[in-house]
Amino acid sequence: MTTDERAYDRARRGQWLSGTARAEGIDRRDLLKLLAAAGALTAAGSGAAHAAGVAADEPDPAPGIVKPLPAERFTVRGTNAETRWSALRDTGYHTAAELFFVRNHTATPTLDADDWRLTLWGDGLRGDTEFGLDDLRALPATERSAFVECAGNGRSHYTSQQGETVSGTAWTLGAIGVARWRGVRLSEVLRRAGLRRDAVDVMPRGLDADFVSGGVNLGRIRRPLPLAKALDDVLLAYEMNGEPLPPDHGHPVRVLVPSWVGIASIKWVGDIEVSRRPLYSPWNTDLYRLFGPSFPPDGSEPLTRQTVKSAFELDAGASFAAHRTHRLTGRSWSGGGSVRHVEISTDGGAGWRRVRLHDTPREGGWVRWSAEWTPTEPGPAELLARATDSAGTTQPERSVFNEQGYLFGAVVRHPVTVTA
Ligand SMILES: Nc1nc2c(c(=O)[nH]1)N[C@H]1C(S)=C(S)[C@@H](COP(=O)(O)O)O[C@H]1N2
Ligand SMILES: [Mo]
Repeated sequence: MTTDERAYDRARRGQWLSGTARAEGIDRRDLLKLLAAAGALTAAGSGAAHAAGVAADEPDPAPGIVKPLPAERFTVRGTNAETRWSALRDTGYHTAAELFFVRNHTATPTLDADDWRLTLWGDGLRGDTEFGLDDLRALPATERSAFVECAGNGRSHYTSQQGETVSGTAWTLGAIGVARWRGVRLSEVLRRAGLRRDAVDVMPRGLDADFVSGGVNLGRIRRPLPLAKALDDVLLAYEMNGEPLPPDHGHPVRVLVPSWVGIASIKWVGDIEVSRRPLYSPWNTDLYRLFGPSFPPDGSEPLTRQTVKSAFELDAGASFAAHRTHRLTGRSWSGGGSVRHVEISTDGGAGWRRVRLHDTPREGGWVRWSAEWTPTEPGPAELLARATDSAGTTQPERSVFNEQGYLFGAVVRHPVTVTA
């Protein structure tokens, strides 16, 4: 985290505590009650269903997702689709669009690239400006690999490993993908739009429908970004893995905020407010902060970077024949820097050994790894993987509980069966 980011968070926290950060008139506790009443408390139930192998066989398409969601690739969770880690085995570094998880608050909109306009407005600019897709394509292009990962990725493990009840989509570890994004730097567009020196926040907003939850209309999906991040490495992306963005991932243009929680990477962006004062929306006040006994009564600072995580490219409950040598594969990543090393345990956490990394670790990406395993004892077993990143952070045994189950970073105990 840069010093700028920290100073910014402190300043904004002051605002939050002084009461200016209420999400447009909706009290946080009322909102949380409404979300719970609307049935958002789902992690416990679906976690159990997944462990029993029920969710994985679900043939239902997710309402509002355009691309096919075959059961061998995706687990559908409400309006969202989680990538199955077994489907990533033997695929390349980048996640194909057909395999990339989808997190939709409502539904994928059908937008025509020819009619699409991006409006930049607000008192942080010298005037309003509009860009069409051709205008953006005419500006210098940048390409980079980066993950998009939901802040709630791994959420169901708060329940399955720690016995804690949390609200939100009951993801296992498949709410992440890494793609090669091409687009124009947001900093370039802001400068051309006449950025004022005293601007502090930018707030991109999606063109998908208003998000209504528990009878409360929270408006269109929007989340402020500090200018320090906006001017650093944020892209307005129009290509994913060398193709125009597919409908479910933001066609024609999405924001791409490397290393940060997925909600920052607004899809189907239609306008960006640029402001001389800190901006607020439900997505940086009531949502995407940490609430619970370990946090201040009004929550943590707004979430920014992701935690360190590791996953095996296996389904829960996968079988391995005893006395044979198997190649275990997986991936690790961190929002706090590049992955330094990864260890696995095949005896429930008693012994650990380092695995072989197959990619040069890069910030904002993941690293593929493999190790051999020759099990001897038939019966249930647990596979564990833990990564350490360049900031020196190692995945812990437990994650700190928070009501909405964000930022699960603990070592996941992956259940498998050894057969005779
Ligand atoms: N407009 C819009 N942008 C959005 C969302 C959304 O529902 N609408 N979901 C966000 C969340 S919570 C995540 S995790 C990522 C998911 O990106 P993906 O669906 O391309 O994987 O998009 C973010 N951007
Ligand atoms: Mo998300």
